[in-house]
Amino acid sequence: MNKLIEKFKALKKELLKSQKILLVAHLNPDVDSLGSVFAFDHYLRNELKKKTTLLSVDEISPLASKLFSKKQIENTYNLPDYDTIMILDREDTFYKLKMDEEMREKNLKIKVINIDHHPKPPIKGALNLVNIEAAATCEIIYEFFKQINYKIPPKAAQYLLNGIFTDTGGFRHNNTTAKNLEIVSDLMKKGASIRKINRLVFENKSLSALRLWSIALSRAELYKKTGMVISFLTREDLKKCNASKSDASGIAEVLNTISGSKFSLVLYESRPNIIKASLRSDEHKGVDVSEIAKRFKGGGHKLASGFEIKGTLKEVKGEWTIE
Ligand SMILES: [Mn+2]
Repeated sequence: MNKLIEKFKALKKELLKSQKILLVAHLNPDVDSLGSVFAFDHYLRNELKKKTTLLSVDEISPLASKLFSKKQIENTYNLPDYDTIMILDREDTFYKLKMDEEMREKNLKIKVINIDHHPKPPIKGALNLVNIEAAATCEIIYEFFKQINYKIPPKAAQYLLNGIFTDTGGFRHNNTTAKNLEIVSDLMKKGASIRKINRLVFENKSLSALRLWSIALSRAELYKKTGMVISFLTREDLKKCNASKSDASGIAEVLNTISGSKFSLVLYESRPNIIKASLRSDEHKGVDVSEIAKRFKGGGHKLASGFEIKGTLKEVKGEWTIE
């Protein structure tokens, strides 16, 4: 944290020098990434009077579109227009969008700022503000605002709270700490509310999502030896239930609550010939699911990870196989 405080000073200095800033949410952005982008945009435009562009190359989820104004988000960009890029909540976005290559090819002198809480290597040549102890990138941004004595307005407070709320699973995950609850308490004093985000996250299940869950639950198997709970969903299942891919996520979390389970694994066909895997565990179970994900070139956190493999799911005589 002390190291980060030093970096906060450098960050403020860089931002004061910047004129046009590109704020980048990660691919398939979650609420923490978008909350970070919107909170920072609020600060940069209103407080520092900078020009900003909010970027998400992917369409935002139905949940996110109820929390953030879609109108403000661009899905394309022209890198030479900017003197600063901020990568918020996942360093790999910078590489996935090939910004490093473009900067090299066009010889662009752009300041890159990376703010993240994922355990990933820093971006080369960037100002990296990474704190893997933070539950959310929004938590790091809150610390920055506090450090520079920025009076967080209610709207920005709400953006930050949304990010912390969703990344802690509504304060149910083990990354919920006294510190992030104190932050949330302060954000509420500044005008943010839990009511809307709570309702949207937990009381907003569609019938199609629950139908999909019922299929996944009926196929779930608990392997006593390893403590793994596994289930499967095909594209056909999603179609039959009229469910979306985001309805499929969240099932791993439910399966992980089964008594006797050590971790859960849900495999679902996200695209033709691509199977997505979601892994979940809990602190007291002593399993690091990111280790499993890494074996399949995936990644994530100790308690929530994922990976992708090629193939299709087939049921043969009651047994599920990957072809
Ligand atoms: Mn996050």
